Amino acid sequence: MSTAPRKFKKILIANRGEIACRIIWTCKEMGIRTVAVHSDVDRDSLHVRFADEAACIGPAPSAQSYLNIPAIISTAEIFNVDAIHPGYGFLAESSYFAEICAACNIKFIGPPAPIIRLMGDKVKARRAMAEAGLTVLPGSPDPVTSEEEGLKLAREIGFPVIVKAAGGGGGRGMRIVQAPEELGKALEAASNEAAAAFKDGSVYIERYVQNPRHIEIQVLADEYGDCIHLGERECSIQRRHQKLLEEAPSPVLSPELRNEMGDAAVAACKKLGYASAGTVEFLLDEDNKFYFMEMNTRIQVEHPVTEMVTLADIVRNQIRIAEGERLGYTQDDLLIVGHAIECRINAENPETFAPSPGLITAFNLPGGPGVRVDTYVYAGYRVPPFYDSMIAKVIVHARTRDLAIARMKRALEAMVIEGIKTTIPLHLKIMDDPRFKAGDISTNFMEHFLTQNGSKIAKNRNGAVALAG
Ligand code: MV4
Repeated sequence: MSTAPRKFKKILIANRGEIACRIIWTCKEMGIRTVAVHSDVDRDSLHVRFADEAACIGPAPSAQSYLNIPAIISTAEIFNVDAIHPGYGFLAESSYFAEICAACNIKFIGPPAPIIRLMGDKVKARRAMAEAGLTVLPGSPDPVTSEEEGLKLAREIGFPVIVKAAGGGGGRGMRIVQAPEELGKALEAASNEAAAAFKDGSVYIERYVQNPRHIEIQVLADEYGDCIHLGERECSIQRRHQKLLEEAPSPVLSPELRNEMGDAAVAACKKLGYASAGTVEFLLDEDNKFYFMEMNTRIQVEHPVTEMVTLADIVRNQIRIAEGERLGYTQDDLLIVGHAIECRINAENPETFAPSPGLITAFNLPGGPGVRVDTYVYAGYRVPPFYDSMIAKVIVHARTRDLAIARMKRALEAMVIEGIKTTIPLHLKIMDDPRFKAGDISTNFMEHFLTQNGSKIAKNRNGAVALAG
């Protein structure tokens, strides 16, 4: 075990958008120099201006820029950086990229490559987490290779079951199966979708939980086996597996259940030798039973709600841990104060969710007590059509959930983004929704909400979305 901590003088941020800015802000506070990389069309993004140095790594398509490992590694070499922060998306969960960084003597700011690889395979992750003590739903310990095998398993588990892709996550290659006669088709469809999306057609089966809540535990672990959790985030409000808003703490967790979920996540991470920030995702059923779903080995979009209620800087902790420092706090140091909500502001039509890139002609950010905005755009900026549509996150913090909702409303009302369409009006409606206000939310919330609000979007039987009418 090395005793002299690594100290980073310069970090390359292998990402774009608000998360690249977010990482640079913390680096500045830590006195660490930053190198931004950007595509041709991202020259005018704020992450390029905020960084001490910047390099263009390729044309607009991310396969040739933000996923271009040779371009990123050679930039890191030329600018002589000590470490690379991958942000989320792009190369953040590429065990291959993490290995390349190590081979080039550049510290990858994230967990060890073997753990990234393990968690990327949802079948292996499920098995490893079950062995590490987490409860998983009844299901297959290995990928299902035939309809007969699947049927036998599904009958043991009991219907409904869900077919999931081993390479998956994000809902692709997923099918809910209500009855035995549907299983064959579902296995084939899920496998084909998975093969196309992840180059791996392996699928597995689990008992299906109706109306679950998506609750995830933020963990921090150092390289010496210490691990703590920072409480949970409630992420049930999503549409087609894209989260729209998140909050911390969850309006439904008792302190006892929070401790139980947190302690279970921490114990499992310790057993696996996890290091860095990470998120253990759980499904919470209507009887308050929780089941391991997936582990994310990266910083997440919704990390700010945890930062607000704990006063932790998760990026700072990722960097300190990667430097080889000890965590330095114990679980008893964790304090959760008040309530935080994050609304993702996307450049999208708020009724159809169609992308709405283009020139921002007017822009005003909300401020005042308890308001944080993470963004990379400004008045006069042209949102490019090549990347995901999230252009800002509005995060509020207040004493109680009711006060946080009132604060979010006034922040969104003060926010001006003209020239493109955004999801601000949708969030304003959610803030007024009686079920949302009551904390009565599950993963089905948005479907009900959009139907009730006369959305032009209707969901067809396959879960695909079509314009009604
Ligand atoms: C489930 C489930 C119910 N039962 N697994 C969706 C994406 C992927 N991460 C796993 N997902 C689900 N897995 C079992 N056994 C319901 C979902 C699910 C979901 C989970 C979290 C947030 C939103 C969701 C929306 C639909 C389905």
